[in-house]
Amino acid sequence: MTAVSASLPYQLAGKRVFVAGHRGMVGSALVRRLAAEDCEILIVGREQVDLRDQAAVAGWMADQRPHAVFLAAARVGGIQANATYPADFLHDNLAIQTNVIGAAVATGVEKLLFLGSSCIYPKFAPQPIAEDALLTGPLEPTNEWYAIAKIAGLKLCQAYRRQHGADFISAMPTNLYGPGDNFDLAASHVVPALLRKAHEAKLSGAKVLPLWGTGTPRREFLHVDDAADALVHLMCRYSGESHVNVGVGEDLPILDLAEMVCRTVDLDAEIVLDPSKPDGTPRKLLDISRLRASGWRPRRSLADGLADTYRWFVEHAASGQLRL
Ligand code: GFB
Repeated sequence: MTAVSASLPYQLAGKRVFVAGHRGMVGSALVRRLAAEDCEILIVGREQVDLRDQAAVAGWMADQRPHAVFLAAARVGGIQANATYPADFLHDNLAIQTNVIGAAVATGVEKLLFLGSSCIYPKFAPQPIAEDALLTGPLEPTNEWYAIAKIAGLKLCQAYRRQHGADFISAMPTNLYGPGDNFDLAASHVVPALLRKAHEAKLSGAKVLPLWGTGTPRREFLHVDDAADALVHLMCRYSGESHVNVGVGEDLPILDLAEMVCRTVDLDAEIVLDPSKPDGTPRKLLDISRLRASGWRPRRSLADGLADTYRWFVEHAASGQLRL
């Protein structure tokens, strides 16, 4: 496996950098992070170019000619949204990534980073999960549609690298959270769901916090601003066929997360389990030794990240700017 370099073989300075998915949580964090680089950031709204439309993507890319692309556009959601809309998760993600990656080859993009997800790994992969655990066992059924699309995306990058010499790489982040997250309870991931539920319980004086599943699955959480920093790090320092894991190297049971959320929101409540809801995969702690070896470290603790996300939620909920 190629190592992640400690030096800086690819420079963003002076480059036109397309952030696909700039309105999403990761895309908007990338735009914030790239402001510190001396580059021109290219973005395009869905109303102008639907990334599922091949001709529209090809035309826009041919016109804009980015040097580098962060492919952070995707249909994403929590455990319930994944299980409820399998066709949308598979189709839309295949379309978006195939169109953007194909147009990047056609227009001679120098470097592309494709963003995947830790759900690409087998449900019962040995922990922590190293990159080479890919395709060694069956997937977690609640998100296999999304996982299959993400596996196809990373394979497409590998295939263009082999056949056409394209410098396209893939990063597989663990569960992400932070400002810009989706707080719609039917579609969201666990962190925004619990922050919102705890906040609403506090406002209404309720003394319970409902928790889906058994509370025993373990998850690893990375703040989205740390994730964006790791993605820029990889864009500039990594060039290889294998995807690279991005995480913090620690996980915790969902029940412990719920207790941390109660402390963050300052809610005194009993956590009540709803075992009719799915647990999903029991554990997916990433082995991040490749990324660590290049000197990258996350900056935020989970406690600080939850506080930061909660502040963002309260401010945006008050001003009516949230997806709820
Ligand atoms: O974050 P989450 O929806 O996604 O759920 P996954 C994580 C865990 O939190 C599961 C539990 O065990 C849920 O049952 N949980 C407890 C809750 N209460 C809640 C709640 O109110 N809302 C939610 N959403 N969960 C996703 C995949 O899996 O992870 C995606 O479906 C993607 O494809 C993403 O890979 C990173 O970690 O289970």
